[in-house]
Amino acid sequence: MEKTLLIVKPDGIQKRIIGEIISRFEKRNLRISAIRMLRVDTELAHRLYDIHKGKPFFDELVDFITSGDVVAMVIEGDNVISLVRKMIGATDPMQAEPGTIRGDYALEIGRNTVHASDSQERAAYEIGLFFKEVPKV
Ligand code: IDP
Ligand code: MG
Repeated sequence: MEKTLLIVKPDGIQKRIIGEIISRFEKRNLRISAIRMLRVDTELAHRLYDIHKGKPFFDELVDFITSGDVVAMVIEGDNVISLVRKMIGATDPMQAEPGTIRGDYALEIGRNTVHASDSQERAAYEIGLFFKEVPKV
């Protein structure tokens, strides 16, 4: 059983499609095992996007992910990392197939609605960033 981190980015929250995105994974019989809404601060954004430091779009990436609330969730299932990547579609929404989340809801590469981990190593790292503390109830 694998786990992956899925983030609904600020444009997804603004478009009021959190429920539709969660529904897609649930209808595929995947399990949402943790979920939270939060505002990502600059430090967390830098950790999430550490591999993109130095790229021309890095500042834009940090500005956007910190611009409004996001919903982060852990999704579990067999081969869930590659399955969720298929379900979100290509990074550039103009290249994303219809039927994928980006192919159905997004138009701009910088506002492509969702983030998903791309490997087991990144999934473990990214889940640790968003779900490292025991929640207070
Ligand atoms: P991914 O989200 O499909 O894994 P990555 O290459 O990891 O794509 O890039 C992270 C995010 O950075 C993308 O989701 C996208 O929002 C943004 N991004 C990637 N490439 C570009 C670009 O060339 N211009 C502007 N933004 C980009
Ligand atoms: Mg990526």
